[in-house]
Amino acid sequence: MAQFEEVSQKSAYGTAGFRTNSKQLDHVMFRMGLLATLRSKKTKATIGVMVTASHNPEEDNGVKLVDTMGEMVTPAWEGYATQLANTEQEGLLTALKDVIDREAISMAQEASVFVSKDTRPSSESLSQAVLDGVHALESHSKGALTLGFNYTLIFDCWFELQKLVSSYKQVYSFVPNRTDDQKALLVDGANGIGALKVCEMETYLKKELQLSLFNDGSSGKLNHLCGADYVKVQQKGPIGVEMSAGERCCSCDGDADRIVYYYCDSIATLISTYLKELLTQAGLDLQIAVVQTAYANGSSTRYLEDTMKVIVRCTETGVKHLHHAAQEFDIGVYFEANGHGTVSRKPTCTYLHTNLENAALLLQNTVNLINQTVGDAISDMLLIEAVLTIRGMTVKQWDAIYTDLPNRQLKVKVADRSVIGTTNAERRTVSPAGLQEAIDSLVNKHRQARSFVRPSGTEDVVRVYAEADTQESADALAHEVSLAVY
Ligand code: NG1
Ligand code: ZN
Repeated sequence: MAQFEEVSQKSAYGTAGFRTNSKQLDHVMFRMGLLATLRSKKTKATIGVMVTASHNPEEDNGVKLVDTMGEMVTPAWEGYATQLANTEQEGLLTALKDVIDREAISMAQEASVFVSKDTRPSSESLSQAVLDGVHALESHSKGALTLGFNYTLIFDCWFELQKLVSSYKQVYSFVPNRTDDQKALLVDGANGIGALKVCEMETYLKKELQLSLFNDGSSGKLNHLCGADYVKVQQKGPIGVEMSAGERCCSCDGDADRIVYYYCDSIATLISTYLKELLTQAGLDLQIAVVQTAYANGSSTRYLEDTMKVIVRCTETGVKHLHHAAQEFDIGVYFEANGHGTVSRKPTCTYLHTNLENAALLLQNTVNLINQTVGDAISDMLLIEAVLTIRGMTVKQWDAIYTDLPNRQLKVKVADRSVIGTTNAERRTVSPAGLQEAIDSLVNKHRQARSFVRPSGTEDVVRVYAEADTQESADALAHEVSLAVY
């Protein structure tokens, strides 16, 4: 057992599945193919396997399993994933049998697995390894197999794109006189899959939205000096994009499930405020909540709770946590500070479809713009454009809704990041002893300050976050806390 724990630190199913340098992932992919097949047999439904490392450098790759409703798999199955990924080759069969027994899986059951990949060069062979895993298991069992292969992530299908386009046109028809300035949007495609989708959509929306695409994948490297993470963490514009004052610009990440608008990241605030107003106008008594993580700027939390009187919940990092918390409300708006997120709606809210008065009609069309499965940068972009259009707002006015507290994020390399244990939605540490006390006393030296540390679930680093009343103070606090971690 002790030996297994030691091994399991090597690859753990983290915030968004396994993620590391692509050269180390071949066997992990094969095993995720095996596990997805088992999960499909167990649920009697289609299971997705996504080969991507999102905003990480192009050299990295990763894999995550997507459960029957588009959500991440349960903690128990994440545990099986970690176990399979770390088992020595000789023990693989036993490990598989263990899952089959524990979950009482009938191997005669048909399996259906869909594999998707992003545009990274390594994704080609790694997704093939997933398929090999699926085939390996199926050729040894009696079950029939349906296997789909999706060449792109997110709304690959033409129909889905058309649905978004037509909902956007409907919303737009409420405010037809948008000026050219208001229609112009600069899009940084991060040289990834989002670029391909924006290219496709551009032609259908010429009248309503003038999209200028940068980092379209024709020459640059994925996520290199561009993309949502670069813009958010470095607080710089992406390479190749020349922004003039007042222009709206947004960046996808490598797999286009995340979007950042500059110079404002209060996406959840904008959307929840707008939806709340529409609900009031339509006379609908639905509970709306915003789900954030510890990385949400303290000002946005205060604004939502105190001014907008919206329910705010805080969860651990990663959309899988936010998504589940959001589903507890009629309408749950969830965005991580880095742009991952969407809006979920309880299936019981069907009367949104029957009341066709003006506000409700608008609400219905707005809701149709939302991709309720986990994260879709292109649908988020159209949703934000719709809200700005309807409210006649510029990015400057959006930015002025509230003022972010200056903040700083740092990464610290340590020998073993797993020694840091956290609690309270990762806002406090429980181990190693004394660390939280040290952070508390550093925070007390700054004004309006907040700071926390947590081990990353996608990189071999500890993340440090700090905010305070001035940038100098936030920078100093982040630095001091880094030293306490080190
Ligand atoms: P980790 O590495 O666990 O902090 C990062 C992001 C998450 C999420 C995941 C998955 C930050 C601070 N963390 O997780 O929000 O996007 O990657 O892609 O941005
Ligand atoms: Zn992503």
